[in-house]
Amino acid sequence: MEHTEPDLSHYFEVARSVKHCAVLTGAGVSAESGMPTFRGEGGLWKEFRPEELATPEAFARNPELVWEWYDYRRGILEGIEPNEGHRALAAAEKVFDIFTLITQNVDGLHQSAGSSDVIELHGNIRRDRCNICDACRGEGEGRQCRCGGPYRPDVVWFGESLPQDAIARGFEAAGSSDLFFSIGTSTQVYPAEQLPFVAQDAGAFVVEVNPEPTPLTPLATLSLRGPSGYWMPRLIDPLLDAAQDTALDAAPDTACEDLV
Ligand code: BJW
Repeated sequence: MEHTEPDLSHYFEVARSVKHCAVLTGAGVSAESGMPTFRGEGGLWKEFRPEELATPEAFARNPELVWEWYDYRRGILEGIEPNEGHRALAAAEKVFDIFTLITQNVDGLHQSAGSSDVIELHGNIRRDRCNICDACRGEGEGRQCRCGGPYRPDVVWFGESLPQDAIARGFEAAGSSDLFFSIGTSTQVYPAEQLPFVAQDAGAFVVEVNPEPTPLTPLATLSLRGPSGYWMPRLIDPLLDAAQDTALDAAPDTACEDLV
């Protein structure tokens, strides 16, 4: 089958002129690092049942089983590194006047790649917190809080509210962005799945990157089929060169003798 590269000229024209770029990422961004996604081929939910593992009821019923599942996933995380997709998104901070990175991922790989301000909608699997008093702690101090409550992974399970500040910042960024990327998410889990549509309604240029179509595909301004590790450097690197040129142009002239 003949493969034609999509025309990205309109995207670059827009991307070079926008002020605020916001990004929503999902599990697909970490797939090329070796972190399994939830849904789709090879997804975790093919093997495990969400209602037995990722709900407050499951934790109340069988905390040992839930911990086993999170320890297993923390084990996967120990051996993996950010990929080209994460790195391109870290570099994107230098391109736009305002850049907001919103993630549904709990793996911390955006931060490992160098992203400085990541809005985590679903928490972080590397942290624990008390299920009763919410006190946070580092790992490896046993599984009971001083208040007597059980520690749990600091993630958001089905039926739980998302962190108030994170979701408020996410919606605010989506509604005020001129360019919005939705990358590696099945666009199925409420309320995060609404963000690309909020951006679209507010007039943003919406780019989707995913090997598979999603509910966003028919509405996105540009939908690119393929892995984020392939597409994100192609979408960001050319803008980075231009941003560096602009920074050099703006730098004050320094006489050679000032440098010695
Ligand atoms: C690539 C790629 C590559 C592959 N490059 N791409 C009925 C009953 C109870 C609740 C509900 C209900 N109906 C609706 C709800 C609300 C519920 C919900 O939305 N459920 C739906 C599943 C129907 N949401 C909630 O409960 C949320 N809270 C809430 O709404 O509170 C109010 C409320 C309460 C009760 C009722 C109603 C309202 C909380 C959601 C918490 C989600 N938590 C999880 C687990 C986190 C902890 C953990 O990691 O263990 O978050 S679930 C899981 O899904 C995880 C993810 O962040 C989230 C989103 O998944 P994501 O990132 O999109 O991944 P995938 O796997 O779905 O997709 C990967 C994509 O990547 C695919 O498209 C691939 O093609 C692509 N891909 N390789 C780019 N290389």
